[in-house]
Amino acid sequence: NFDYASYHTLEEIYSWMDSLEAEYPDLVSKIQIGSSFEGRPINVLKFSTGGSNRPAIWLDSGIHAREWITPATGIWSAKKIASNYGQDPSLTAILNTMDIFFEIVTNPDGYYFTHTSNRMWRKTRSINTGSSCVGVDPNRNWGAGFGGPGTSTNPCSETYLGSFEHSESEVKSIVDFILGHGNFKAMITIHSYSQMLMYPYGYTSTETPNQQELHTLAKSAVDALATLHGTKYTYGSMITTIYPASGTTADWGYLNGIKYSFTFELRDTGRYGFLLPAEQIIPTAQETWLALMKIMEHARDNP
Ligand code: 0X9
Ligand code: ZN
Repeated sequence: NFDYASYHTLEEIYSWMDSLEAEYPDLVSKIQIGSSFEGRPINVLKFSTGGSNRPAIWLDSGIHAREWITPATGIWSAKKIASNYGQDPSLTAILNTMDIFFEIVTNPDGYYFTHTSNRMWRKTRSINTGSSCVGVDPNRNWGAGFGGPGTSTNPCSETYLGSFEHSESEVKSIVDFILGHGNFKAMITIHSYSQMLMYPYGYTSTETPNQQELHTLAKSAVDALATLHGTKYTYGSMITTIYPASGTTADWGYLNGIKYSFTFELRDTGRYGFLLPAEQIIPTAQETWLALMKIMEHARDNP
């Protein structure tokens, strides 16, 4: 009865998580890794067929509140993971050796705010001491070139980095979870919009040691994505493809030993931008899935 072709409120998404867990009790479990600034649970869906502390894949969406297509794609993808296990041989092979963790609404306070007050809100909703401006950019708050190019120290800016690394509980909860787990092989963070697939770094133009491998993998992922509806993605390092940005999720993952670390910017290229019509949810999710599978397969086959 859940409508995958519509945008949903936080409350609807959180209750959908419980239904998914109930429908697939042997595969799906909901883990609360922390609480947001305003006290909402920070939930992660874990997909696991057993074992202990298996090599793992991290996915997150909705870290920027207004990028509604990303949690919508996350919801569709989570259902796809659950329903394809035992059906699709490649996904089954991934889940027979690895666990998948998906944080669908990474910025719940911001997401709530986009439904109640300001559709174009991007940041967290934390209070900044000494300023009347609210929120930190959670994609500038990570300990990866923190404070470098592409960040602002002005609390009123959309790219405000925060008062220190991991000041945002929405970021710190992930940092603690991933470091505590210690066996993540891939980290994929999903944004919109621009139709891009990027690998590190964003904070420096230095190339990563496995840049050639990441470049080839990115090409195979965007080629697969385009086969479905012809959607064209550009790809490359973050700094060369989009712009310099410091303190980002993907750079943090890479600097913490996660070799396959990617940032997606989903549809579109600006016609609708953050206000992507709901009729594009399923086509976007379906094409993105093909790219996600390429990355997850590569992580599985190159441990
Ligand atoms: O600026 C951002 O945080 C991302 N774009 S968005 O429109 N979704 O806000 C781009 C981040 C890309 N990553 C790096 N350049 N490191
Ligand atoms: Zn974003």
